[in-house]
Amino acid sequence: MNVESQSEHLKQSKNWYQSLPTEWQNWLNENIENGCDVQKISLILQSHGLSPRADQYLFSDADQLSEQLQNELLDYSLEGLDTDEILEKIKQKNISNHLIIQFLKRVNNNVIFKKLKQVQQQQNKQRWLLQVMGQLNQLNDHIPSTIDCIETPDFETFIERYYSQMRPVILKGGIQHWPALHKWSPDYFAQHFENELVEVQMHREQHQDFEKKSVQLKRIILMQDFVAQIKATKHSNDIYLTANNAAQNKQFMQKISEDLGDFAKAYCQKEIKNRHFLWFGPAGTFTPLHYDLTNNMLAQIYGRKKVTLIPAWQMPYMYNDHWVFSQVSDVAKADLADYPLLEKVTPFECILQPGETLFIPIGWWHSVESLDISISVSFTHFNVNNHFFTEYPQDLIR
Ligand SMILES: O=C(O)CCC(=O)C(=O)O
Repeated sequence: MNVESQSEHLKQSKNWYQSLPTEWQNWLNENIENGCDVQKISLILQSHGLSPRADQYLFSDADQLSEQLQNELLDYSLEGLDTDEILEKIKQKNISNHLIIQFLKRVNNNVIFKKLKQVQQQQNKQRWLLQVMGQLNQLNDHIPSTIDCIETPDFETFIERYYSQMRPVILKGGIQHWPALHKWSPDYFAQHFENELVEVQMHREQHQDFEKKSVQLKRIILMQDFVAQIKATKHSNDIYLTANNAAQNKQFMQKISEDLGDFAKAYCQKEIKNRHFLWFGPAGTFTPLHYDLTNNMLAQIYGRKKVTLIPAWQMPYMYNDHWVFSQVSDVAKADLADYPLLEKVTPFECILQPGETLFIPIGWWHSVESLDISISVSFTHFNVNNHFFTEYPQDLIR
């Protein structure tokens, strides 16, 4: 049967069902739900003059349901709704209850679906715990509703108050001694590294999922041309040198790392000091919502950046899809009709000024927008355990 005749068939069955007196509709549903033999049901209906479409209704097959509807039914079932609740949810659709019940019975007896349901229930329990943690966290008056912005404390205080508590903070003064803060600018890079070939991300505006496509968008360009493009651009996300380009730009990064130093005193492991990442681009670059698999410092050298942060424990509302990304790239622009769970998230916004460093705790969702031409450096090598990445499910890594 082709799709049109299938839907005509479904419609006729539904019309027949709706033409029945309510007490017969209830009788029919009850018997179908109780698993009574459809042949017998058909005979009883006929003996009461309630055919001729009874058989068409009773012997339709749930395979005729559209894939979209099947997925919707599976989602409801995984959410834990029972048959009556599911029937109520889809009562507006022109589908006979019999088919829905038949479909749900079939999937509930399927061994793969049973396993899936077990896994889902496990996940629902963990989600519940995350929700409770988030609600309890909001009761704590000592946790401010904005991101703290403080003079960089000693490392122990930072660990006690922020790192170990997964609390973001803006730290002032930690990079005051970096020559980069006083030297770096677009002109400085153009003059001192004019003939350096660097890898950047390009044509980002042509691709909605530019971050997920970062490998395809890599291009090599002369530093002087890159800077010229940045300076000629008023506001654009099209071109950006990011951490994704770090491997290719290793030699360049080594050259400029002499302008960097430790963060404050005793924050970093000295032996891996060169593992910094550079972010350089025009006003308007946008890094979509994601979370990192390490604790991360984002040090602002030149220009300003707006960062939106969402607590890690709000993961269940974040529409996480591919790897560490969300279906939503910017929470401020998302349509709540499409993503209703976002109503529950509590974003924190901050503007990072040159000389300030934002501590982004592991798992915290963040998106970053450059408000000016911007140069930032990020790093992850703290003087304390930050190797949680190794325990991340390896099959989930790109
Ligand atoms: O500065 C940016 O554009 C993004 C920084 C970021 O997301 C990160 O360091 O994880």
